[in-house]
Amino acid sequence: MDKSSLLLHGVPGSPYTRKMLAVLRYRRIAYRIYPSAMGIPGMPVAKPPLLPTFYLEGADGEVQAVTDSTPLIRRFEAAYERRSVVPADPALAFIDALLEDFADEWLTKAMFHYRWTYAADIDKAGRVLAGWHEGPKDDATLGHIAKIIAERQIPRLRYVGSNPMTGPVIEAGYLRVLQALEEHLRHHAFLMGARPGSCDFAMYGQLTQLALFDPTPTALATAHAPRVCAWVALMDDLSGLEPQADQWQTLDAFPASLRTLLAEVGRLYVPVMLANAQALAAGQGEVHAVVDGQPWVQQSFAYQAKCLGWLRRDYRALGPAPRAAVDQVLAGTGCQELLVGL
Ligand SMILES: N[C@@H](CCC(=O)N[C@@H](CS)C(=O)NCC(=O)O)C(=O)O
Repeated sequence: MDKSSLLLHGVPGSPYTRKMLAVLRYRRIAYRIYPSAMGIPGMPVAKPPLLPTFYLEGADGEVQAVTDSTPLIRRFEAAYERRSVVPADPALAFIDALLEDFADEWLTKAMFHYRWTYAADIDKAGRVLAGWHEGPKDDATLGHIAKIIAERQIPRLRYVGSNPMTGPVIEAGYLRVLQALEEHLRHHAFLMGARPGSCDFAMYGQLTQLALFDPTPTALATAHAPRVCAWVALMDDLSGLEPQADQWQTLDAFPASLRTLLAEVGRLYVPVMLANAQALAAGQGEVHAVVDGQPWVQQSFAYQAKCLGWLRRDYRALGPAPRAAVDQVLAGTGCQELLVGL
């Protein structure tokens, strides 16, 4: 295998593919993307098969199909020097990881919800996503693939927890997140300061779809958050930025706008993550929670319990001073509930 650049497959409609490509461009890590939703012929298949999939050499020298953007970002931190996306201060690195997971695991609910709920969004997504399947195709084939994609994705709304009960909570949350980001971007270039952290790329990944592709959430972003729309387009390629060590956000001057965003994490993501972990521990397939004062019900999701486990592991690994700094930033946001008893 050519080791001079990283090989992956993915498509532009996948927020996690976009997240990883933007990280690689910013970090000036050479890559080759094979544009496919299905995989690369002759290459191993990841279990489960997700986008993006990277093809990396394992300890035994064999090529392995590797997925999952969050641990991949950390793996590339260890493998490639400079232009890090993990803040140097361990306390800020924890806040970064929390916001990253909020984008990956909560904001994606909004992305999937809007895309596969409203007729205009379903229509656009079906037809354009079909075009990202390999090869030129005539109208009948495009329409046929669009139908297959929509019929496959709409029933999967239940995995992200979008249903008639939760839809209004997801939509109100999306608007408040847009407003919090818009306010933050009035004064700051990135969430993590004057240089981007992994949470900036995670937020960007979901927003490539929400703010710039799917018609219903894009209209909301255009109306309420023009800075967010502009920021998402800029995040795409930050290869020319020259980040400095002193450009990370400091916790003692933590912006109110970031605290507002963390309060949304506490309001939206925390109750679902906790209820999901409890349901799985009790062997229950259904999660019941109260989110933003409203009842919430969805299927349990083992992967999200793993994400919560990673965050708790990182918090436990903090020394006394960074832990106190994290506690202070999270006080009153509802996020400390995730860390009770650790
Ligand atoms: N936790 C994974 C999530 C990746 C993921 O869910 N990717 C979606 C596309 S954006 C996917 O492949 N879904 C299954 C499918 O489309 O078959 C990550 O961070 O990379």
